[in-house]
Amino acid sequence: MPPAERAPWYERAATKDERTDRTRWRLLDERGRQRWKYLKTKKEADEWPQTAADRFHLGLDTQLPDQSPAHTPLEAVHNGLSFFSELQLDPGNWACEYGGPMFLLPGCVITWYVTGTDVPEETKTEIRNYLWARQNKIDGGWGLHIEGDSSVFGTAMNYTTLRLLGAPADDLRLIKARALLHSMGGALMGPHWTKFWLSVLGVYEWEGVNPVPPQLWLLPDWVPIAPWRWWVHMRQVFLPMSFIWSHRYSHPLTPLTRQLRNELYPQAYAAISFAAHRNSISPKDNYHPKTALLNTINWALVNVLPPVMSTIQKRAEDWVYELIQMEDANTDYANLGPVNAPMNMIARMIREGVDSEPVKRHRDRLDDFLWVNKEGMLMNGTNGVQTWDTAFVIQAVVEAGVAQDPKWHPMLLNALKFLDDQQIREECRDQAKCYRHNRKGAWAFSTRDQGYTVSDCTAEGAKSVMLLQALPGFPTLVDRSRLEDAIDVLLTMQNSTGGFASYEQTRGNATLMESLNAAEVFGNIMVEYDYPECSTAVVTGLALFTKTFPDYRAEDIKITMKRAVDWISNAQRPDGAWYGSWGICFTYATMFALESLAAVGDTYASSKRAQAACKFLLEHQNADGGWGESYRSCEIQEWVDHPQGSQVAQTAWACIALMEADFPEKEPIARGLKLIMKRQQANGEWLQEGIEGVFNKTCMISYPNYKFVFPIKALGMFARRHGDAALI
Ligand code: LAN
Repeated sequence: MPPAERAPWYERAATKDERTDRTRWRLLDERGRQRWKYLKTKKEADEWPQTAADRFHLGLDTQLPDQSPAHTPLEAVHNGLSFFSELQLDPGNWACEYGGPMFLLPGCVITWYVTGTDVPEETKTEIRNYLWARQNKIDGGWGLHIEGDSSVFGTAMNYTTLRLLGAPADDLRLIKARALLHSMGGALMGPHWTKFWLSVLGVYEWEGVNPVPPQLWLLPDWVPIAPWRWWVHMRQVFLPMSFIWSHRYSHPLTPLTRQLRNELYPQAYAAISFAAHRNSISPKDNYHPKTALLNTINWALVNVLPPVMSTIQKRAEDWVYELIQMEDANTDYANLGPVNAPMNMIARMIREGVDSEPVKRHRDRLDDFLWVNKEGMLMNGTNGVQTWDTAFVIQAVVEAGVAQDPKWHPMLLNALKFLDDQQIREECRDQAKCYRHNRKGAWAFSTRDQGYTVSDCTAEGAKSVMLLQALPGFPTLVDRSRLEDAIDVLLTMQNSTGGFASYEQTRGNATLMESLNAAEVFGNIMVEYDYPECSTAVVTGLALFTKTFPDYRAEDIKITMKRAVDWISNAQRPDGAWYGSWGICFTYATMFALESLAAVGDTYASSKRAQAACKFLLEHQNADGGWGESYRSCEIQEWVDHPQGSQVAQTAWACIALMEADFPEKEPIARGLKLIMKRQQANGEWLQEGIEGVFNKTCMISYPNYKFVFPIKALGMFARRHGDAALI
């Protein structure tokens, strides 16, 4: 074998931009566990033909037929469903690219590198392709998310990723990225997560990283800042991060990382005093500057406390490791998300060795996060959107009034089977010990394996099941006792405010805890918050349940609903809107809030709140009849028009909102729907527009199925309310 062939994958330079054969990729879906497979031989490819869904996700021609032109809303629903039903996967769920964040792949690729993982050529090729495609054309950098301005975080991390995947340093695109990075001060100016990951790789020094002490996990539970009180995503990331930090683990230098040390900084690596740069951060990355309190704590942790901390270091590491093991066991190594999964893998390698079973299990599970689209391969924000999107499809079809159409019966039945299969049936082992919330009866956002209760996913899951099972021709797969379990979980999740958060009740004080927010790039991440979206899902879920089963915990449900709706009402802003935390932005949350108000009979005719909300929406309707809101709304918390004008998904949200409020005039709604219908393609499809979702105020995330689900729902709702006369 020539030497170049024998060198490890990461030492071999890519010489040209290859592309893999798009006709060879298949999405494997095993009870919701999704992985992309590349079929190497023609024989394999012939035996496992590509489906329309594969082709759709890969950006190939779906070969789905054109429909007769739609003139009425229900015709558009029919065409939309004809297309969208073809994207359903065998186990009954829908899937999609769930990208947006630009900081996920780097964690995965650095982890592969330091764990000596053998990465298939096609994976390397397509990740490179994706990163090239997502490089900002003007300045050559990358941002926090795909539509964001270039930052040190995005640029340093993705530059490093491309190099690890074989892109040569003298590639013109990398030369440009490097110049930009240097102009921003180099990787020294990165936020905490950049410094952490680059230290793991061995191209930054640990003394330049603010402390992540595992000793915090030894704080008694009553302490107001004890980690069990943090938002689950923060504490589950902090967990392995603290273990790795405590070991100051760095991969041994290789020829490639030696080169990276030269490339990531404008100055010579040996000349850098890393300790002086713990707090250096570029203004482009500093959305949530560290507080004086946090800076003082960090100072003490570096300068005063080490002797004390070292006395409890071993105990802390052992306890943290036990928690990591519990997370792996409770999720079958799927883990909460794409940030803690690779970090857990490194922690397991540190303690048990690179060839250990846990490392192998992690390696296998990381594939669940990867997704192939027309640009290349990316890392999804979760291991999929299985339960969430499937529940929404069911509701859209039911709300559209077409669930009884025999044409959609097999699709809906399969979707129901999927939700049946995905309900979580048992509590976690050691639930209290690892600080997990109840989960028996819940639905997760993605899969049962991942297994984390989410308030609104549970509510939407239960709602969809109840809606279908109430219809003639649909079997009762999820029996009453299992629905009661779902309701029992929901009833444990209400906050003292009356609102509902995402995964758990709020466990800590927001002001105190946000003052310890060390991530710099995100806002409102340290504890759980109440959300109009989550609260609404619970209200409507409870409402449907109590209507279906009036004799189960009726009083508890009534009180819970009342308190939740009161909270939602009070969360309305003076301008009439609600701020959205998971979709962009005011259109999204206002749709949910108005649904809650409607559930208790508060609509335009009687409610000042509903009137103010409708007024807000109408003020933002564009001349073409649609709505379009930029992701900047989420950042600055004021309405910002979408630079590309009206968006199909947001237009559908606004129309649904107005209909939920029973807005008396049909004209503005009809104008919105006309826009949606005009944008529908001949085959029933809607094309991808701007990004739809958000988290932590600053990071955008794609929900590509929303452009199908919400237009279908809006069009059908309109037809039910105002008749199915031709609109276009
Ligand atoms: C999600 C995705 C789904 C989302 C909704 C169900 C839509 C929401 O209503 C409740 C919160 C939830 C479950 C949610 C929380 C935060 C997630 C998991 C994400 C936005 C997807 C990705 C994000 C996660 C935190 C990304 C990893 C990044 C870190 C900062 C750890």
